[in-house]
Amino acid sequence: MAEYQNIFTQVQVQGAPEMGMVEDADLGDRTKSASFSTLMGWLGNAQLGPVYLGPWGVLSLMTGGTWFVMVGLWFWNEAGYNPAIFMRELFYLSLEPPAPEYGLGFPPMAEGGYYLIASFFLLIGVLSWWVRAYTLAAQMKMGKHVAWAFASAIWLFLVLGLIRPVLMGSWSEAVPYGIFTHLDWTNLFSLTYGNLFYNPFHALSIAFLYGSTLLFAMHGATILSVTRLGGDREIEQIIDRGSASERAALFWRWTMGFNATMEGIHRWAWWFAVLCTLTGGIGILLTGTVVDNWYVWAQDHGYAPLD
Ligand code: 07D
Ligand code: 07D
Repeated sequence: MAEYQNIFTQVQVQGAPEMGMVEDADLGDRTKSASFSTLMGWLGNAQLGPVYLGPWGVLSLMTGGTWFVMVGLWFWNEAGYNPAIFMRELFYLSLEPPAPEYGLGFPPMAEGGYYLIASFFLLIGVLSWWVRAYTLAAQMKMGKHVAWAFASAIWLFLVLGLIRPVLMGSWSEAVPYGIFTHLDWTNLFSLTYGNLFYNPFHALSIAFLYGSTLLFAMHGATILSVTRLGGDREIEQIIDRGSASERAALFWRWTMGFNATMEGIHRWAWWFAVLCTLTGGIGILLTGTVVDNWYVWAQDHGYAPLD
């Protein structure tokens, strides 16, 4: 029988690096070397690299980097080019969207024009990272599950910063770029629209967020508890169910009368994560466009008490 290995006992294979498939892949877009790290080997795979960058990756890093540097330079300017103030105020510094009077127009640089240009770079950065995820999966003839899950997060991101501001007719609706200022924005958004807790899509989003952590904990714990029996070789267990699978399933059937399957649990995880931002985006999109006050809405729909 194969020796049982876990994070503490595993033998880290550090030989000739595995460089990945060559069929149908553009080798010019891949870095040429790989290295090994014992520390990383404890956390995951000991081999680091090669990395596939490709045109979409380069575009994404350049545009995302431009957004980041633009925000940083703005902060630097706000701090009066004083490193001590920059560090002290870092979490309070902010690049703000234009004021409401500019609507969807292009304001002067210091009054939101710079914010709009930075936002454009962020948009390209996020979208091209999505294309990268999609094309990498295609190259390996994998399903596109990662890309579609990421698309759900991007949906919420687009609703917050692009779609809803356009529908509301003003860039001032967009989210500021700052650590605490984006939290202030979130708080103000809820207050402005009569308490987001009464938005049923916010409630759904929370249920899927909490549900995701619960499912992740249950799944992680279940697999760890049967690694001794080879349960961590999940794919093997999907196609040829063994003792690990049987015990894991039985544990949950004894616990709550129902068990997921070795394959199905990953569909549960995928859907819970995806539905968090999918329902969230719907909730934000409706706010201010269709519903002005969620508390009043909830009263009208028998969801909150009439006072
Ligand atoms: C752990 C993967 C790694 C990613 C990390 C984030 C940046 C931003 C930019 C200084 C889980 C990297 C952060 C590159 C640097 C500047 C200008 C992902 C992991 C570590 N938020 N939010 C955070 C973003 C919104 C809210 C933290 C982004 C909405 C609350 C971080 C977006 C609303 C709290 C952050 C975004 C909202 C946070 C940790 C975009 C409603 C916290 C994030 C693009 C959804 C928490 C001080 C994390 C915190 C936090 C980033 C949008 C609410 C700075 C990039 C507008 C209530 N948010 N956020 O770990 O500590 O994510 O804030 O939409 O309590 Mg936020
Ligand atoms: C933001 C998706 C976009 C991110 C992308 C990533 C980079 C960085 C760099 C890797 C997070 C781009 C990344 C650019 C790359 C590196 C280094 C996902 C994002 C594409 N709420 N609330 C939610 C709770 C209240 C409010 C969701 C709880 C109050 C607003 C979630 C509570 C008020 C919004 C949630 C609570 C309020 C939300 C977010 C409790 C404030 C949203 C899900 C217990 C006082 C967002 C419908 C998520 C939403 C949202 C939870 C309270 C406001 C489930 C638990 C009442 C305005 N809230 N909330 O995945 O969708 O976000 O609402 O009190 O917009 Mg809330």
